[in-house]
Amino acid sequence: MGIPEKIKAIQDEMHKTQINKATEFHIGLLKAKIAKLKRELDENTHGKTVSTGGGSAGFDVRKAGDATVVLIGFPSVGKSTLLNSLTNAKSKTGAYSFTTLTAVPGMLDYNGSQIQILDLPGIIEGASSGKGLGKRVLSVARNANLVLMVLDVFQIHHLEILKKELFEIGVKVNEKPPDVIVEKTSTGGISVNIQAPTEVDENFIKNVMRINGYHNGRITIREKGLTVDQLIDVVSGNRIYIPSLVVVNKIDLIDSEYLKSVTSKLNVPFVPVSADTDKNIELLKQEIYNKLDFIRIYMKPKGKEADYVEPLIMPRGSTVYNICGKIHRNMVRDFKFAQIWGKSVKFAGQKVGLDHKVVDEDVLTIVRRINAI
Ligand SMILES: Nc1nc2c(ncn2[C@@H]2O[C@H](COP(=O)(O)OP(=O)(O)O)[C@@H](O)[C@H]2O)c(=O)[nH]1
Ligand SMILES: [Mg+2]
Repeated sequence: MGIPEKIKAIQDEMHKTQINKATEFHIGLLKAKIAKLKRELDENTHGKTVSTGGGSAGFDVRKAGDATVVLIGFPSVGKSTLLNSLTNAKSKTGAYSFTTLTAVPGMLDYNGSQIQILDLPGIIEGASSGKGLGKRVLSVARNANLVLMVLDVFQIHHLEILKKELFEIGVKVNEKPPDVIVEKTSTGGISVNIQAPTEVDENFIKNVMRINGYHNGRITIREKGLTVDQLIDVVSGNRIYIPSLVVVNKIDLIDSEYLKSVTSKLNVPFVPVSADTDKNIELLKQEIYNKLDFIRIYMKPKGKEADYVEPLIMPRGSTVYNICGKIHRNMVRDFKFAQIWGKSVKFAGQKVGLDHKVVDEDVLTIVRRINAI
């Protein structure tokens, strides 16, 4: 039996099983099996490229700047027009569907950060199962730091379809990953360490681990109220979590009454814009910047003044290790210690190691083993 047939057989079994307290874990295991088979199927069809977004599965775009943002939406909602108004790019726009056939990059300079924005071909319902260029578009989204879901003000029902298509290829928008740590060990079987109340029982957790190929391993659950689905997502490792913004375009065509009805129907925060007339484009830039949650780090060469003009831009939560990696590939190897002046330390000039977390506006000196910089 091939993988698609196996998936079908399990789905049939799930269909026949009544959902209640007694069958909850049985269904959970079937779900876990499907998750694993789907991952195998993706790896078979696309090699590793589906998860990396590179090669034949994605589009040939090089990541650049401090972060990458992708525009996801149906054809003709105004993605290309939006890219052109946010950046210096000139992406082809048109009144007919599928004007954009590849990924078109643009760069947005904002608050000292460089944000790469990618205009992509439109996706439609069924994109995740291969309709149009959908699968390639969605695999680029997997690698972004932020997804902009672009809607036409007259077609806001698209939002649910976009979310569903992203979900199908393993992207969850706006959710934080559950606080669960899965580690492989070489011996000792599977050990389960539950540190927060959850209804998922230990035996079930062990079974999900086994289905996913863990014969020895340790799982630590710190997420309160962890659900069966979340557990399967984490252990199967094929779900990623990306922040997103909903953008509603073409508001030049509506009045304030209509905007009110859009607000109540959508029932999620969104940024109303007009890419054509540049309305709220500055606001959108600010929202993108805020959502990316950058922090600024001022580098201070040893014994010299800090550079307050061109801070290093890093995602929040970065460590000294991450900064070393951004500066130079040998920096981690040569690292001796770092010194910090700022809110992340108790006193000015405190010495810290590679795993120290920096915060916004820290001043940082890195001292190398051989030559100090
Ligand atoms: N009225 C209005 N039309 C827009 C706006 N943005 C885009 N359009 C038009 O919508 C059509 C599709 O735009 P395009 O950017 O090519 O959409 P894409 O397929 O999502 O890239 C073009 O005719 C645009 O001129 C807008 O803010 N207001
Ligand atoms: Mg386009």
